Formats: sequence, C-alpha cells, structure tokens
Amino acid sequence: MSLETLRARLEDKTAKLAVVGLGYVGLPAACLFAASGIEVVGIDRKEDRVRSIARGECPIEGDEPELPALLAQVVGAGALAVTTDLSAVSRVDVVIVAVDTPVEADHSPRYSALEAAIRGIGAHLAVGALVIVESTVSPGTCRDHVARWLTESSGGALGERFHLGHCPERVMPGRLLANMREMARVCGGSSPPVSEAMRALYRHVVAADLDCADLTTAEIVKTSENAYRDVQIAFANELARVCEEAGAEFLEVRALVNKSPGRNVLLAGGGVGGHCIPKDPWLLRHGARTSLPLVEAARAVNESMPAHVGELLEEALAAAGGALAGSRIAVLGYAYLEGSDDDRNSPTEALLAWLDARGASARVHDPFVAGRERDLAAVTSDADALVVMVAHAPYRALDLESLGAAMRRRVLVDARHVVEPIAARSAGFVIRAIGRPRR
Ligand code: SAJ
Repeated sequence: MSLETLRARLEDKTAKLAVVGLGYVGLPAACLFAASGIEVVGIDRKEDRVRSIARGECPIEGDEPELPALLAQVVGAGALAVTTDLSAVSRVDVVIVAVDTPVEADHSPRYSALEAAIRGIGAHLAVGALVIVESTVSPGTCRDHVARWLTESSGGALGERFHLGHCPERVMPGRLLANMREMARVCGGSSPPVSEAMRALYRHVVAADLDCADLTTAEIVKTSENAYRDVQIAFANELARVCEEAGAEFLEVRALVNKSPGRNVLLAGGGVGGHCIPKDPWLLRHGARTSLPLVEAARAVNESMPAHVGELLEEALAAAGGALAGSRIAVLGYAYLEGSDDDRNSPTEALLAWLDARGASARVHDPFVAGRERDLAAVTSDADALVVMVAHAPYRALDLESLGAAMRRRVLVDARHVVEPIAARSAGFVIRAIGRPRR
C-alpha cells in the first residue's frame, strides 16, 4: 500500500490499527481509537490482562476517569478486540507499540521488551504498514535500532517494506484519557509523508496540536521535556538548602523570585519519583553520546533529597534528646505524588533504606497506596518522630495534639511544606522542614 493510500484510509477510518502493549499508555490509546470508529486489535503478552479486557474489565489500578466505562463500551461493541497473538498485526495497516522502556541500574536503557515486540511485529507485518513507537526511547533509537530490528525481522527495507514513526506519549496517572485528548503530540516520521499519515491517525483522538518532525527530533523532545522538569525541581531543591542554611523561608523566596518575569521556581521536596522524571534524563543522556553535566547533576541533587530528609530528622531527634539508632519513625506517605496510588520510584523507599542503615525502624502510612497502613494512630503511636514525605491532603490537617500525646517523642520533619511550624511548636513538637531555617 502506498503512503498516500494509507493516509486516505487513515483519514476515512477504513485503515485497521493494532496496539501492542496494553498498559497505562497502550490501553487508553486502543480505547480512544476504537471509540473514534477505527477497528482496533489490542495485543499484550500477559494472558490475564488480555482476559480481563476481553471481559470488558479495566486492569489499570487507580482512579482513571471514564476509562473503565469506555473500555466496556468499545469491547462490548466489538470495536476493540484483544489477543496475546502478535501475528494479528498481519491484518492491520498501522501498529502502535507502547511497551515499557525502563533503565538499568547503570542508567542505560533496557530495550528487551521493545526489541522483542518490534521483532515479533516485523515477522508478521503487512507490506507497506506503518509502525509507530509511543514508548519513550533515547534519541537515535528509532533510526539506529528499531528500523534495523524491523528490517531484520521483515526482510525488507524502511520506506518500502514498512514505514516508521515515533509519537511519544504525554500521559499522567489519573488523567490518562484527558491528557491523550488535550496534550499536543509530536508526529515524528521516517519521512514527511509518514508524519502526515500519523497526523491523519492521531487527529481522530487528539484535539491539540499535532506537530510533524523527524524521528530523532521527536525522541529528543520527549526525553528533554522531562529532563528539563528534573533540572527545574533540582534547582528548587538546591535553593531550599540555601534557605535552610542562610535562615530564610523557601516558599517566601520562591514566591518573590517568581514575580520576576520568566521565572518559575518549582517546589522543593523530599525527592523525585514516578515513572517518567527519574528515567527520562538518563535516556536523553544515553542518546547524547556525551556527558550532560547539568542533567546528571540535577539527577544527583534530586536523588540526594531523601537522605537530606534523614539528616533533618537526625538533627531534630538530637534537639529533642534522641538519636536515630533504636528510634521508631512514622513515615507519612509512600506514593510518588500527592493524591496518587502510584508508588513507582517512591522517594520514601530511599528514605526507608537510609533509616534502616542507621538502626532506625520505620512504619509507613499511606491513604492511597494499596497494601499500605491506613490507620494513622496505629502508625504514629509510640513513635519518636513523624516524617511527612508526600503532600497527601489528609496530612495538611494532622491533629498534632492527639498524635503527639501518643508518641514517645514529639519530633516532626516536613518534606512537603504541609505542616504549619507554629502549630507544630505549640503542640510541643521539635520541627525541621525542607526549605525552612535549620536553627
Ligand atoms: N516534584 C517535586 N517538585 C515539583 C514537582 C514535582 O518535588 O515542583 C516531584 C513529585 O513529588 C514527584 C516527582 O517530582 O515525586 C514527579 O512529579 P511530576 O509532577 O513531574 O509528575 P509526573 O512524574 O507524573 O510527571 C508527569 C510528566 N508527564 C509526562 O511524562 C507525560 C511530566 O512531563 C509533566 O510535566 C508532569 O506530569 C506534570 O506537569 O504534571
């Protein structure tokens, strides 16, 4: 099929689509395209996930507005079929790939899932079909690796046997469908006509800008937009430490700095978690083939914040006549983000390891994360200190008088600007906080 024909069939929705990888990126994408009137087959290697979806049940945890109902609707209408069999791609014109691309301990990308999916797709791909990678990858990956995997597995050349695109996602847990509809997307194509064909496809679900670019540009946009945010957060964290040492209030400094045009200091905190921000700077670095001192330094600053919280705790315990060794610490918040049940790369995990290495025992509370303690009194009673690691709404209204009455020592460390120091001190607490004067 020529690209012109493919584009026409994408525009009139007679083209057929496969989505490989039915996670928090692929599944909402499959549902939205199916709801737009395109015939979609969803493919995932996890049998239990495929069975759930085939029953019209959403396998994604957490509160995702509209997704369960939309999934039930498109599966019930037969617009979305699902299978574990990759050979189903032989019957479609476009294949979207949304499998995970984590980084190894040495920060290099782990492409095993992506390579397996791409090679499996290539082995069954219809001639002239378009493969679009939505997974976040290092700059240069589509041009230097994905194209080769497809050539080796399909026996044909890029631009003839198959076409290749990269359309990085901008989803957020809790807003999967909303972000897919409302956020601008980059249609990175192996040629300008491929980018135009991608626009014809995504126009059916994306109401925002669809900008055409080449493959590598699209890869750099995605990894750098998150590396940029990581650097912004690292600056806020470093400014907070200036305020702690010099004796100023970070939030006051931040508000005044942000009155200056073009400034936007973000919030300092107890660390940077989640599935995107901690990973994407390393993917950018890997693709740059040279060191990125600012990006790498920002990663180091943000990764140091859980230990910094620990140092504030050690100081506060000492001021209250205690010590870390043998202490019982109540840690409030395990999710990576306020109001979320997502605990991927949780900064609290790093704090727990830091405490354990110093002989302190910890109990963790979180009102949203599955499997975590929900009873605040049970976690805080008999504790030597409270550490607020996540700005969950309930932590903004702690009854410190009653919590303090059941604690062994009244020590509090606030890593997310949620506790009012005056209220804490009037309840008899020794308090330290990120971005507040340390003495
Ligand atoms: N964080 C701070 N200070 C801040 C902002 C965040 O310490 O000022 C911490 C959070 O506590 C969390 C981590 O950083 O642990 C990540 O927070 P995030 O607000 O960046 O949320 P994410 O990880 O869900 O980032 C997503 C990204 N979206 C996509 O990759 C599609 C990111 O590009 C968005 O900028 C971000 O959402 C957003 O703006 O909400």
